[in-house]
Amino acid sequence: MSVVGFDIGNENCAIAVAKHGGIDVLLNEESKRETPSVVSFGEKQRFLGSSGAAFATKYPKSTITQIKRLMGRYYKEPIVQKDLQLLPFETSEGPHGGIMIHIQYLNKRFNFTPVEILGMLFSHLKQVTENNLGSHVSDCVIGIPSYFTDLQRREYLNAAFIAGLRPLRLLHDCTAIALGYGMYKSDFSNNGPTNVVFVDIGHSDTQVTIAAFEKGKMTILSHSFDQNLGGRDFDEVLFRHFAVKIKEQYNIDVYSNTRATIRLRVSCEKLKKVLSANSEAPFSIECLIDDKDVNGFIKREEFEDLSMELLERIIVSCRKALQDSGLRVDKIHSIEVVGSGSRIPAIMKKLTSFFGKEPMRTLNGSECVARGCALYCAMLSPTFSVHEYKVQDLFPYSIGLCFDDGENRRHQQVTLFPEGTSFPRNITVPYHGNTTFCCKVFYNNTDFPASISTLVGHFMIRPHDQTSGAEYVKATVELVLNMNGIIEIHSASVLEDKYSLSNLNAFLAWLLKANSILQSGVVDHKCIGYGLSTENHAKETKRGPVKRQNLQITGNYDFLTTIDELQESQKKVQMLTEQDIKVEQSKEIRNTLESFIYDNRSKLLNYYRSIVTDSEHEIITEILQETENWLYEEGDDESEQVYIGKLEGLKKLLDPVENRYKDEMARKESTTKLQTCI
Ligand code: ATP
Ligand code: K
Ligand code: MG
Repeated sequence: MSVVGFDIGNENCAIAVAKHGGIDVLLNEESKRETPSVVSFGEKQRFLGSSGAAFATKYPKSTITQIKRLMGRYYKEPIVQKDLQLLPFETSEGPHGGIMIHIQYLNKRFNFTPVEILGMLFSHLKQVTENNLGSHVSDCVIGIPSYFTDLQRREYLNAAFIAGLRPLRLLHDCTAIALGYGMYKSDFSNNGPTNVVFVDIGHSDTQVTIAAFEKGKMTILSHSFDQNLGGRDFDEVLFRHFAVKIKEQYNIDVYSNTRATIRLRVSCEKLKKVLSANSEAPFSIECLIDDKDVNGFIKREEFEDLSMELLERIIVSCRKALQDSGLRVDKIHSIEVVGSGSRIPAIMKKLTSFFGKEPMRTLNGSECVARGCALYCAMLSPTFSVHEYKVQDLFPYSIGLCFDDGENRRHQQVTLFPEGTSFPRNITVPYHGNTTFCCKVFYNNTDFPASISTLVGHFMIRPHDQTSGAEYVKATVELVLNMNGIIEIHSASVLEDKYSLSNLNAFLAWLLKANSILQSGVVDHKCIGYGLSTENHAKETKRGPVKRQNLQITGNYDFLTTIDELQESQKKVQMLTEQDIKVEQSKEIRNTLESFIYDNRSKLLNYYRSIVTDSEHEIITEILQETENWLYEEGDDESEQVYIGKLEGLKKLLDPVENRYKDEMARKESTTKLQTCI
């Protein structure tokens, strides 16, 4: 069984595996520890990860980057529109209002959903892992941002399914980071928990998490985040600055040319990195537009001034994390900074002044998410023994529910789980109303990002047999916030006892009570989840057994992908993989043919000299030359079969020569032996 952790970043991915003796980060085919999140469509094959990265500037229209940001999003969301404007590939609104990516490939127009593209990236990472381990990989733990919605979480699982992976759990990035930190540290004090702040600044997001560590145990106290703040926003600050400068100085409008904007953006990212190590940095781009070269220069202070607002926003997330954790800043033991976006020195300065302490970089900032995920996978794996360690995570959104029985009796909205609830967790909710009803679940915290859909899903609940049963029922619905942070309706059942019809007020009173207990956070979740059932149970036993009848639930999540659609996507991705393999194989056999020609030409000049006649020599040389010419001209791009045919033809011609040569060698050897004997 594989024990693998994946970190899928907006820019870079990392893979870690648990081995007996520790966690290893795997190297990709270019021997790099990080793999760019890129899927590029070449002329006849795709280039994934490292091999695709080079194409981002060369074939921007057919190179998909930043796919993480497009997962589970709606085309019309303003943030999505803003992102898409910066991404050079073609998109449109897809079914269910999602995003559809269009690629011209193999003389066809392909439409891909973000899930399919991520599925391709997952397949690639799976392949890299399998090449490393030399065995089949399927079980894994995948890191996700804590701000992911139900839909985004389900889409990640769908993408993993397309790749043939079986995620044992989606784990919040910072929870993974904290796990990797806490598991190996044994010097936590015995006088209360050690509180550590983790700040992860990536390419497009910032996450701040506070965790409390005790011996053998870690509890997440808060997750906060800025979904739209990462390294790329700092690039953008430089980009806008230089776009203006270039306009002033050279009268060039970079915005008028896609390629020019891409090139300037790439230069700005480089410039930003140079400024992390140097107090000033020059840049120059040759032939930006119309053969005009441009030069520029910026000092670190100037960059810091331009980034003031971004730096302040990092602190906003830190402040929220602190507030939600209920801790005062002096209760913070240390601050750990990770994610390559954090390598801007001004960020460390800003964090130091906010927390009143110098932040640390104890962890490997680009590998810690993958490492933590692999560690968690090992904890879940039955084949691995990891020392007992308790992880308690929390969910950053508040989740609400309302029932609707279609009779203008839209029931009151209630909060199922308040913001910051620990999970996994289940809850049983009573319902009174028509036999057929809809249960709608949504996020209802006030600060939920305005542009993102708050809907989790609506579920139709009805009797299996519509004809039987009362018109008006008392039912209970059991919901679960599962370990992936996804809401599921586990069961709905109706009591077949008319005496058990109690009033709606009792239910609301109970929910209010349950909520206040949840908010105070003192009661074990099982008590809450089963609280109502236990109460009911007491009542029920007084009156003797009550039969429960299960109701039928038809799930309709926001933007549901059916299993058929998913299998269709899987086939589509597999077809593309087979195409890549076919192209790779024909490249390989083409190389074999090429070296066969070279080898035999040189053999002909040396070893075979004495055993071929002049006319044989002439004929073979000519055929080799002809094949070589063909290979570099019309035969440059042929199928595997054609190359195999050519190779076999040459072998038929040269095998007898080779055999003659071997015979000759054997004969010579035996004569020498004979001579030495005499
Ligand atoms: P996310 O976590 O947002 O999904 P990611 O995990 O792929 O993205 P990282 O690899 O952590 O992102 O960080 C990538 C960002 O770090 C890029 O914006 C890159 O420009 C930036 N970066 C890398 N090196 C440096 C450096 N030396 N100085 C400043 N920024 C850097
Ligand atoms: K990463
Ligand atoms: Mg990251």
